Amino acid sequence: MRFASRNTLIAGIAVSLALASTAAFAVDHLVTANPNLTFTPQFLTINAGDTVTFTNTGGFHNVASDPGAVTSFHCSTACGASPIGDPNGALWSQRITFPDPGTVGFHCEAHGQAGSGMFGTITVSPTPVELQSFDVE
Ligand SMILES: [Cu+2]
Repeated sequence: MRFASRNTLIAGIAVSLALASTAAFAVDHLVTANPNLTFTPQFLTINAGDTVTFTNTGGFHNVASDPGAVTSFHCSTACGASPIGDPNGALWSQRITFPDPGTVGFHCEAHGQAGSGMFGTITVSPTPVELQSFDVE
């Protein structure tokens, strides 16, 4: 009886740590759309589950994923299919989640296209395994 309740407690702690490992390490990254028709940073590497906040600091811009990107988006003052998310001169900001590992090219539809002009690339790495759960029998 005494050992059974102790083991139950340990198992409960392990489950709590495993749940914390998926949520606690997600990071928000900032990418600005700039008046000089660039994105900063242009290239970045993040972990799956992280978010990127795209912010327009001036100019008539949007941010759209390239064809074939593992995560798709089309955003400015809102995200959605055109005309929603079309280039806009407001100082908009949108946070996008990237759940899947892979490559996500993006561009401004007013000033670039996939791989040229006002464009960038996000490399999404698999989420690092920080902690693992285990069974206590
Ligand atoms: Cu632009």
